[in-house]
Amino acid sequence: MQRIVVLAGGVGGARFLRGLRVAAPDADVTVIGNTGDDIHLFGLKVCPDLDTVMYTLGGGIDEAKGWGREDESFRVKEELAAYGVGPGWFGLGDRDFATHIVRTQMLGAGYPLSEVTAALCARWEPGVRLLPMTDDRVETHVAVDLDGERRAVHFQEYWVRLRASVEAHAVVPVGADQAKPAPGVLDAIAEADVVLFPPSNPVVSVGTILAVPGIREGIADAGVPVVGLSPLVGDAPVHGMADKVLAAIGVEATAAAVARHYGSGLLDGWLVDTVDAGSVPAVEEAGIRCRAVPLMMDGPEATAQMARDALALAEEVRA
Ligand code: FO1
Repeated sequence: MQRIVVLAGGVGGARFLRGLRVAAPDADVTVIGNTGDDIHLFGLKVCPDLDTVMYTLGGGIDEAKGWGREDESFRVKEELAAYGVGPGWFGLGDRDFATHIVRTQMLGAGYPLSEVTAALCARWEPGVRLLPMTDDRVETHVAVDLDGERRAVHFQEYWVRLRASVEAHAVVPVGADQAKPAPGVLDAIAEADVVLFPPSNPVVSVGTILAVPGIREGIADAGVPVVGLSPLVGDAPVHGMADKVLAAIGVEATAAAVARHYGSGLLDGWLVDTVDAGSVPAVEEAGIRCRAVPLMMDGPEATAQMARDALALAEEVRA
């Protein structure tokens, strides 16, 4: 059985994984999820990227938004607001609240996040093994200028409240340097036949996972094909605001620049969209095998084809 490891962020990663399950229904898929977006709100631990993967693959996602629960209501949030308790800018729905209550209760009882995630997945049966990148606390902070002052804000405040409308001067995965990969992460990488980087944000999603000591090294040393899909199509992010955080780390918002940022020491193959076919030679010059294929995840079949193309490129690299 083919063993595939995927480093996933939120919406883009989750949608890609749905396509991968169609493309490789018999594969043993381990997802290493970003937890740098996690936030404590109302005394609860919220893990947006883990939940987005879990709900998407488990059939509980709000398809239009790409995050949160389907058929959601916001009565708890309204009641909290009536008490003057915020933040009001983060949309936690009633059904979603239940997930955070269970998670926080289990964490309080002493279970590590990896075990809590497995327990939550027992309900959703995502069809993959979902592991947080670490059981330790990591929080991505973004340095911005607000009211004439340089401040570090939580990633969710930058992303959701500020809508990435102010310049990001730095992006820091606070705590990552001290974090240990969660149980099972390094073993899954060492035993993988292929490692995939879905079209997730290269800075705040895949980049944060790679910032946990041991994960980047484990992937580079695994000796198996590592193939990524560009989250940028025609120099713009398909979803989210990757261009804003790429600027913060001095990387141009193009498919080729993101491939070079990962580098040939890590990445063996890179898929760009057909509109970016002109960038294929530049990526190959950087020592990374590159193909241009449609990369818009508009529909299950298109997404499954992207996953097939990624696996085909992995085989080409292996040969
Ligand atoms: N994204 C938003 O744009 N607005 C929200 O109010 C919001 C709430 C939210 C609640 C739970 C959850 O799991 C995700 C949520 N997201 C929201 C998505 C999230 O902020 C980001 O898209 C990811 O963290 C980036 O991967």
